[in-house]
Amino acid sequence: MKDEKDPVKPAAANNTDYGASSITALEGLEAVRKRPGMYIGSTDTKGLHHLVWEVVDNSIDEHLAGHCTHIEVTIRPDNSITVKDNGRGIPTGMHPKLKKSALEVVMTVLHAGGKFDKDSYKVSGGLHGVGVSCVNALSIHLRAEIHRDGKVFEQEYKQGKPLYDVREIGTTTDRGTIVTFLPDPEIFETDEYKFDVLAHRLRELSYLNKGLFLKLTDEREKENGEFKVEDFFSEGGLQEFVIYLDEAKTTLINDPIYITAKEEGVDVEVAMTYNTSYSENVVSFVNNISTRDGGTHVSGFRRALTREFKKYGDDNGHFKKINFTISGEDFMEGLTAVISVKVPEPQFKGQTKGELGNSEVLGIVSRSVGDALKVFLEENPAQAKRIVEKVVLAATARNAARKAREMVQRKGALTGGGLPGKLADCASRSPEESEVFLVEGDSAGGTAKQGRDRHTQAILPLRGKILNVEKALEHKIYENEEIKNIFTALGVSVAENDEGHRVLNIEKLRYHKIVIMCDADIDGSHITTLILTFFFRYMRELIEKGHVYIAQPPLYLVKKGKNQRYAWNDKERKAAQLEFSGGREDDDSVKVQRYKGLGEMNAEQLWETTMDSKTRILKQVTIDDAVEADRMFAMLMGDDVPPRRAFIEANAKYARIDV
Ligand code: 0RA
Repeated sequence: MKDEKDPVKPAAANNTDYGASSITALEGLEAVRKRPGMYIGSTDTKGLHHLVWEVVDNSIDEHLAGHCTHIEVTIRPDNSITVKDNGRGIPTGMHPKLKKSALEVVMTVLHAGGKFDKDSYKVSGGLHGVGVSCVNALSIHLRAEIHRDGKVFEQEYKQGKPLYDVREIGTTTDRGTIVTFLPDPEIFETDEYKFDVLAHRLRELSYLNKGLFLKLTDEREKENGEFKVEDFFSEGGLQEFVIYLDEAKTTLINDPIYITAKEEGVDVEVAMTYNTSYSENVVSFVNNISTRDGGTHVSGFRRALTREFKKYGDDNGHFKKINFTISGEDFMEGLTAVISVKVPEPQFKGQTKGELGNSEVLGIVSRSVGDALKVFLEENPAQAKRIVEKVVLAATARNAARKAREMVQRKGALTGGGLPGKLADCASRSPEESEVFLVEGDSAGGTAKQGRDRHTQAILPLRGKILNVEKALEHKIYENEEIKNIFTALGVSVAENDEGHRVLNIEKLRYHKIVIMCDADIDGSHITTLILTFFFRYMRELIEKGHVYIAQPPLYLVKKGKNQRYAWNDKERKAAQLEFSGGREDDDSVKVQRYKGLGEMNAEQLWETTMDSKTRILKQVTIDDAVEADRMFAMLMGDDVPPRRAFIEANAKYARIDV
């Protein structure tokens, strides 16, 4: 039981250095409830999870300020969330101007996190930086418990409004902040927290903040009498992050190269390695926030990498035999790197604010990475040789790929529009309303052709297993029939920019929906994965722009007499069986047909279950998380390595390609 005690008295002692008086700025929380999207991005599952990050960011700030070592996140049985840290605790003294406790100000005034005082925090967490008051405004209930100065304080709120003044409820030897909030169902479209989503970001945070203990507990259900708990802790920081990213790849160098530097108040931390794959995986962060679109820190890194390796290769005669230019891109093949900078006043650019703009950071990163690479190349000649030889291979392959590509694209152009013979095109010439189904096998392709809506739906049958692009050299890809057909049918082409970077031209994209339609069995899902791997590595933009979908054919047809119903999973099948039999399990007149392949359906059935836009289920493919997507494709499709099996078992339900 909570005992009612006196409200907290103004605590004069807190008003020095970093107490209540350093908290400034005012704005109403009403605005947040009126336009939640403006503050947390959206009110779907993403926005719901964003609430957790707003609170955790504050705890991370405490860690960055050197005052917090442990952060625990708990999902409660009712999908409320508790974030507990052992930081200094939010001050509870009276705010001199506002005549309210500092805790109440932090919790009820927009932007009053204390982060806005430059000398208080060197770096601040939240991208939106909207603070914990937004979380409060969007919660049906929130409780803050503060352990500070030997005392325990609490305050509760409903939709951001305090239910009572801050009160003292006991004594403690601990220090820290415990925030528990229940998102408001009036605001959010969903209330279910996903363990994996939370786990993934906490893991990332542990790599980005070495030495910080993070813990995630799920109290919603017990397994073998215990709650699901996962601990995240990294001693090696980014070095371990790079090893995690490349778990399924074969490394080219002994240990990741690790670089730290500090200049003009900017902290630079970089870890990088090379593997034998053909893809590049560079992940970047600013103040712990992922910068999907890179920015000046990534440019600085690339510049240094190209400059130092090029110089090394030239000086040591590695590029003598090559009769074409080596481009920046060639130094990135097989590269995995994590770049993390801490910038006092970050400027984020771009539509999604996923790009760092601060120009001073470019030089700082370029210098520090350049200096460190010089030392590495000098001290590790054998490894340096392996990397530069790989660069030469990459340049050679790129040259061959360009020739193959130009050949394919020229041929396509010569045959007058050059659509593949196998494509049954739709009549419409408007990409917005047009769809193309990539269908496994000629026979299912035939059925789909009969069943489709000819006006808007095109069918491209693919023969058997398409090439595994994860293991193939780039020029092989452009020579592969099925892949060539996909390129020409879609009207998408590839060119190279000045830096040798592959750029996709999707201006002439012929269909705005590209639907992968495969059998609902193991082989079918393997083929789906192969096609997705291709899109992920070579046409990622189409996924990012939301053009790629996966069709969902039903698994069962349940029949009794004239009644019939399709079922997409076992739950639906059982429900239909029970309904048709009136609850009698042994009713023999109820028949269940298991569809093993698309070919078992006739054209009409395929249309009504899987293709008709009024009744079908399409899953849109999104890359919520590029880090996990890269790992997943490498695991599923790359070299045969032990973690693969475990990974497939752990991610059997479509891994993190959240669809
Ligand atoms: C304002 C000022 C101080 C700390 C905090 C806020 C703070 C906020 C949160 C949110 C979650 N955990 C937190 N921990 C601390 C500075 C306190 C001082 O000077 O003692």
